[in-house]
Amino acid sequence: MDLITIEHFILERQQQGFPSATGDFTQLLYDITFAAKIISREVNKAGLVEILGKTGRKNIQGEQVQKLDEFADGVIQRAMDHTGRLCAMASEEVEDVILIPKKYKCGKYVLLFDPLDGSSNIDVNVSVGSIFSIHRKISDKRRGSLEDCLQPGYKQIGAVYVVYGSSTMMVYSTGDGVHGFTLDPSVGEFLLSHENIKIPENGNLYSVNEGNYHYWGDGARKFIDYLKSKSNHAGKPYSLRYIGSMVADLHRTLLNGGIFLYPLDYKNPEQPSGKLRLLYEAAPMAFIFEQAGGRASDGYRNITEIQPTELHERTPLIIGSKSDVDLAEQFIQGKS
Ligand code: AHM
Ligand code: MG
Repeated sequence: MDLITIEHFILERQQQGFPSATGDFTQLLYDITFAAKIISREVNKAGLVEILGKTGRKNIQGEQVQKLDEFADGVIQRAMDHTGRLCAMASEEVEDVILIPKKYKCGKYVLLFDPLDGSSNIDVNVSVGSIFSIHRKISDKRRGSLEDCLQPGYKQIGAVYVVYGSSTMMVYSTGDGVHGFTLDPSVGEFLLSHENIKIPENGNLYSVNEGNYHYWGDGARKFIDYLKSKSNHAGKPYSLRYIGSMVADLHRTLLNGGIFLYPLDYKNPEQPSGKLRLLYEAAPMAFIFEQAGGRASDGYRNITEIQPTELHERTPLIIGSKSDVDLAEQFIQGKS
């Protein structure tokens, strides 16, 4: 097998597809790769922080130890803000749009990200991930604005996730298939390991927080009951896998097929909602799954078609193999 670095792969793909491009987008993808390597390094030594820190939240140099999700957020912002490629950013960790400081050049892209998804899992050594969504600037404001961030998922020009698991993997799509790279930490390079990923047409795994069963609507409950029954379309019950870290659950779903759900729930009956965030969790994952031949829905419409109205809005998410998501929609809409 050839040894192909992510830098080489991205550059070659961009040159083939967009020979007259300025290279800014390619550079932006490298910048994400760079931030991911730093976050990966910190995640890998997460368990050592307390040992090395000795005094509570202080590290060996006596500096305050930051929570890893805040650290990841800071790394991404600092790797991006001065590059001249972005006009704005939005992060799960930050309430408002992050504008590029005046001292730096403003670029033509927008980056929305969840710096460390599933971070509550770090304390128990379970995989976590980062998610990135890239849009073009659309507003005529010189330095970018909320309008640039509130774009539907189908307008993304790129989406990336990184899973910090037993190894660190980066998976991305720029609308030309889905490609996966594994980090070789000894040389600090992401190497091509999964070219042109296609999700299986259907699967035999479902992934959901079933503890919320009684908070769901009838359709979601009936769908899960159906998947578990011996007389479903597969003729045997689906198996359950739930890590509770979306990037890791979706990485498995992408490679093995099946379905992941975080459905609408009625925990707050006055305001039923999904948990996951549209702009930097659901939409980039939906973009990648569609590119791999899968689907993502909120139960009624494709996630990538939803017009966002708020930066941190939540959505129900049903994502995975196409036929499994089609079937879930039938149940949720009361047609099965
Ligand atoms: P976070 O953004 O606060 O980390 O929450 C998102 C995480 C996802 O990774 C995961 O799919 C979900 O929350 C798990 O939620 P629950 O614990 O309700 O099953
Ligand atoms: Mg998150």
